Amino acid sequence: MSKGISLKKQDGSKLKIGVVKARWNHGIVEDLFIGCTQALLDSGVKQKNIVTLEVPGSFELPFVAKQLLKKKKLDAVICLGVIIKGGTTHDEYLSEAVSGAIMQLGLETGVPVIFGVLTSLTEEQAIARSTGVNNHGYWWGKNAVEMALL
Ligand code: DLZ
Repeated sequence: MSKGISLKKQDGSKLKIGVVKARWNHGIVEDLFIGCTQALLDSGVKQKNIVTLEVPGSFELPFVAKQLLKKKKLDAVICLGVIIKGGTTHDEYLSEAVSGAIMQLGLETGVPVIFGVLTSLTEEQAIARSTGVNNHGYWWGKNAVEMALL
């Protein structure tokens, strides 16, 4: 599962990884989550060392990722969400706020926080990026392990 990205083979067996997922566009986020978890397991991360939490929408991802980092000793956190362009500008506000906050959280804490949020123009685009060989969730799982080991 790695179209368009070169993924490293890494040993994540000693890592503890947080995954925070949004409930908006639930089915698509779930596919990203399945890909992400598979990548973590493929990299040797133990199931018991994958800490998962759910939030209402992508806007809440950075807040809960921060709480998780405060309470658990994690090596990386992955934020999963899907923001789809609608008839208003909500997607622009959400995408900008969430991407900025996720970047800031990583820089502040020194713990890698992975931007696992699809910002798609249509639902079809989001589905194409969350399934099969193009499942970005898989890449993000691999990215988390790589960053945690750097
Ligand atoms: C309100 C909203 C809208 C319109 N669209 C999305 C979306 O496409 N993806 C997503 O993850 N969340 C969306 N939300 C919910 C917000 O992220 C947030 O949960 C609420 O505004 C409450 O803060």
